[in-house]
Amino acid sequence: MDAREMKIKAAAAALEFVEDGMRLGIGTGSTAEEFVRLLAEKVAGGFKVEGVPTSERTARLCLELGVPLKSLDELPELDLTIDGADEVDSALRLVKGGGGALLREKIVAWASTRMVVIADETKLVPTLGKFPLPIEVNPFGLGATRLAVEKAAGRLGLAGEIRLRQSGDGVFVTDGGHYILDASFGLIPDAEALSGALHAIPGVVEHGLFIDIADVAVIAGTAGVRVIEA
Ligand code: ABF
Repeated sequence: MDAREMKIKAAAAALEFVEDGMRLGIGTGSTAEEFVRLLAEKVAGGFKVEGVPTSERTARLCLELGVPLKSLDELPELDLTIDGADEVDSALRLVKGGGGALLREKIVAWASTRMVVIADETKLVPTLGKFPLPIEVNPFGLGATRLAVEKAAGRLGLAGEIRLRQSGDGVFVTDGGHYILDASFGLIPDAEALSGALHAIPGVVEHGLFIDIADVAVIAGTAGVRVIEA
């Protein structure tokens, strides 16, 4: 089974959590896109859902495939968010943001009664941190914020390259107008401590550590689909 087949299997299994009439948060990334494709088939078959997209990219795909959309202002309380992740550990702590949508993903997930993460088995890790941690920062005072991030990580015994994310035509800018620093700190033994230290920095808008947010992880692998409950 190749990676795409695993993503499709995880997305299909997550569809089981979706009930007719639900208000859904809809994630970003290739696995979430497989979920949107399957959800669109159910909608075409008469399934009634309303979706709040976590990125402009997801919104475009939903519109293209006929999944009804609302804004989070129109639906401030959601029943369920389905989203991907870059890393998942056994306590369902996540690293997200590889797709550049972490802020809206976290806001939407936070507004949801439940969050289901969908991923292929390569995302399941014993300890977070192999994937560089995305940190969304305000463009104002970028240099000062990067230095503050470096010092805060240093106080926790973490160090590594902190790179300003680029896109094809220059610095990557998020849907919210911010920049992203990708921090290669290596393994993060105390995610909660790093989360708190980053949130204390004024120039940090949000970061990709999702702690106590995911309720269920649906992980597809060569041996089948595994559901991990928080
Ligand atoms: C998104 O899903 C991002 O937070 C994360 O980076 C991405 C994972 O992408 P993929 O499903 O393509 O591996 O929610």
